[in-house]
Amino acid sequence: MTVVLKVGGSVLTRKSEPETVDEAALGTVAEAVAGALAGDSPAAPAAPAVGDLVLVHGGGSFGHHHADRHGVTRTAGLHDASAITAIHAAMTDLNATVVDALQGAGVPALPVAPFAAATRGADGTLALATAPVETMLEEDFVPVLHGDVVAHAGEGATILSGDELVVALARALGADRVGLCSGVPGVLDEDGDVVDQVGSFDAVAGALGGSDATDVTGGMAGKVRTLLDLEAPANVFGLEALGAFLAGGNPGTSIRRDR
Ligand code: IP8
Repeated sequence: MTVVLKVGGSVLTRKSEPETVDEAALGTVAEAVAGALAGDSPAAPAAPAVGDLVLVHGGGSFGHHHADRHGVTRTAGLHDASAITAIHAAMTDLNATVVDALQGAGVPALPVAPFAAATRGADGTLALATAPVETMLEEDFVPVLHGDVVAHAGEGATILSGDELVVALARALGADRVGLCSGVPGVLDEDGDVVDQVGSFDAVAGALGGSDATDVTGGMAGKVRTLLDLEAPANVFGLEALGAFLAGGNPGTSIRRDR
């Protein structure tokens, strides 16, 4: 059972305060992951334990703060080496804090910096070298990747979102399950209620703003579109449901293309 789990930056950091970790939330994540790896899953005791687990985290008030300041997005790049380094350094700082908390809870977490493992072509296509992650998994480690900057043909460097990494990893590793732990409890309908299942984009287009084709801001519409294209079933849920997801449950919104 291979699980790719992203924990959003809005969960791990206080978005309004630059470079501030939400220690309580990080502690909750670390305990949930440690409990799942130890087979301690009260929420769904009959579910299969997590086997191989790959974690990805977003930028929150670390990466996005710097990215905004330098005007760089996933498509509009920059050539300023010191600015690129500053964005990357903010993300590796957050990653070190996340890895430290996980290790403190007993999780064999290892940092993986995508900047040195990824590249984006002129057409925006991402190439990610996953051999280090695969070897870490074979050695029973938990690789922890993060949103980052990426060298981009014709653009200098652009932002690499954690969502893109989740998709690349899920495909390369043939993941069995994908989880997005976000700041909201799932995909919300027009009334603000969680939608249990999404099998096509059209079913939720109204609530998500329909024709949101490019979604450079990384909103829910883009996440749903991307997750629908995956072979693996995915769930979008809030922090309160992380333990249930890791225990094999389907909290929040289950996303899988109708077939
Ligand atoms: O929060 C963004 O990752 P995301 C990473 O997953 C940076 O979109 C550097 C802003």
